[in-house]
Amino acid sequence: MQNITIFLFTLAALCLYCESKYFESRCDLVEELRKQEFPEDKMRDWVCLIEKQSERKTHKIGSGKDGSKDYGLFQINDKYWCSNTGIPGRDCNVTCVDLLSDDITKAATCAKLIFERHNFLACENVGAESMSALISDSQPAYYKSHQNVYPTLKSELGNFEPRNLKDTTGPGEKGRPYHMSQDRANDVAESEGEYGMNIAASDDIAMNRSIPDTRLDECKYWHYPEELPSTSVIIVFHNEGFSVLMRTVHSVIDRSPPNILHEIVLVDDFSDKENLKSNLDNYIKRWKGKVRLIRNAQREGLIRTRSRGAQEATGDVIVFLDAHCEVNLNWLPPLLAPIYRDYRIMTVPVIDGVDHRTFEYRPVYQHGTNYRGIFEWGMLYKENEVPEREASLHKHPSEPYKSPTHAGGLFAINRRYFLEIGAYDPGLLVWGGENFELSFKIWQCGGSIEWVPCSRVGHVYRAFMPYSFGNLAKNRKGSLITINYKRVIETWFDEEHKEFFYTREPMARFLDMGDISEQVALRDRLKCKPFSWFMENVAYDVYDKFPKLPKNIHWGMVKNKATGVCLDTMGKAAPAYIGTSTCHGAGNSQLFRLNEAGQLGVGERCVEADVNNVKQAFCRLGTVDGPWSFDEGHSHLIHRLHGYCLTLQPHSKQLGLAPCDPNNTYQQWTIMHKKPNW
Ligand SMILES: [Mn+2]
Repeated sequence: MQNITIFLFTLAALCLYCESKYFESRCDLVEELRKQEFPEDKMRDWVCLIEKQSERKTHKIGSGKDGSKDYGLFQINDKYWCSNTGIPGRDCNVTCVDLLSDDITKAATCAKLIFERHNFLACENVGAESMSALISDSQPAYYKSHQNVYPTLKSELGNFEPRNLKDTTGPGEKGRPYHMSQDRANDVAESEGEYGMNIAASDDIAMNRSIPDTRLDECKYWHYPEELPSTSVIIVFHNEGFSVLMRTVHSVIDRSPPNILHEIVLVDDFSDKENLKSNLDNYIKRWKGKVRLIRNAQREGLIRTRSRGAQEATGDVIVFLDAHCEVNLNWLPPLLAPIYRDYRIMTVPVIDGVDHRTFEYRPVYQHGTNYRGIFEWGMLYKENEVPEREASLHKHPSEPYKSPTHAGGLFAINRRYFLEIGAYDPGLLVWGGENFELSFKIWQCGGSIEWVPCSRVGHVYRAFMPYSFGNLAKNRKGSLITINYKRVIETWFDEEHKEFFYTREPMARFLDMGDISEQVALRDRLKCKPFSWFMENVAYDVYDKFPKLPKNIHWGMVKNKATGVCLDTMGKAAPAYIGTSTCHGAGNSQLFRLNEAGQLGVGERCVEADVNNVKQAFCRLGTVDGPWSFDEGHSHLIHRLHGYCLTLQPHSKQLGLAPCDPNNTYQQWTIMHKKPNW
């Protein structure tokens, strides 16, 4: 903090276009200030005055004397605005010192004086220098806020819309499926095995191929603020197919405004594929430094690598993309506009699908329907059509809307804000749950998440995860992802909701989640709201699909007395028959739960039965009950609707229902669990 004096603003120079008199020196200003006393209510006048001006003012990037590129009026807290510094002779030069000190009245007084005398509306530029050193409160002034600056829908084509799109032909052009000839079946099989996607097809498709515009037509007519924040696109990869990775980069370069796209940061999480080494270094030289490549010295996992990318980036906003994406037309301005308005908004593009075999580009969602991200109590990511309570807030279906969470891979956020809220919990391992951690943190600690229908990004959904976690998974007992979920819910949930998680994932109680004291301290420091607030005000539609869970009466392996085998999902995709196999006690496919309301579940599936078979199907949305009860005296699992018992057929070894017989050991079951030896 330099030069803290009793006055709080210093006028250093004035703007060229401002007409009124200015102070010749700092002393004049001090004198002027000392003569005046402004009561509290006058401060409010000043605030109103500035807010009104900020609405009408076009904010332009100005270069501060310190070389910074901040701009505009800053909102310091709910009441106060400030602006400072710029190029003498052109910009309005005002220096804020400390609006949060006891001398706040004087600060307001000073600001009022300055703004009155220098008629901000007439200034070409309103410059400002970073005030990180000057403001120490949790409402820092270095964030540029442009309250009430919304995009506008007009009849003419939007200001960032591409003009003159060229017509191209070739494999995969216009996003059409590319079918390779039969004689290359070996190449296809090989690359699908190695990458989880058909890299041989990708190699034949142009890096800058055309793709269909999947947006609502309305999207073309939105006009966005011209001075959107500079943006770093961060792409983390590990052994990605070269052409798929580079097509991601090409699409970003080709479809982003060059003056807004500050850089692309590629972060290599310790790949070992040969063509991602010097070959990649050489390829990106064509972009003359706009595409930077940094490499981890050891495998860090997606989560830590993303946080590293955020630290190394130098744009105001960071956008995370997976390494197998193609951004669509005019994808970036709609993502940035909400952040420009309020730095605490994180934005999420709508994802289109790119087929992992043919690279066909096609929408995932039905045209014109908006979805948002929610979750079930086992922390599986789910989506739900935007509920009326949110949809009714918007005039146009193409407007951004609020969402409780997001899928994880693709989003935009103010960089400084992301780092300030702790980026990702560094205790999260590799992959999974980080989307929830960030979402809960943002919402509960004063920010929000918006999905942006006019920003579309194609994403290749792989057939499978083509690489292992290597050493990252070493020395960890139990499911890595469930450990992550446990960290997240133990930090952000309240007691009631934690119980839902442990009901749905009973083994998670035994997992060692490590130390979360720093996460809890962060939550307290940021004065975050309770999870119940989030559920009532943001994620209210979760309960419609995934109601509060009744307690488990029994959970664990379901073991047959006659044969000693256990019920098992057999790793099949639902709906499917349930089978039996040797009891292993490790949970997962053999972990069944019977709750107080009669639901017999395994994972997110429910057990359904008739006389001839026993099936697993996704539990009906919005229900948590079922037809099952357990008769401990007879060890019977009874289907109450039929009044029959779960039976293993002695000859066929198939499961079914049969009239209950107390002497039939093929109808006798124990439901039990052991504490795992983790
Ligand atoms: Mn992906």
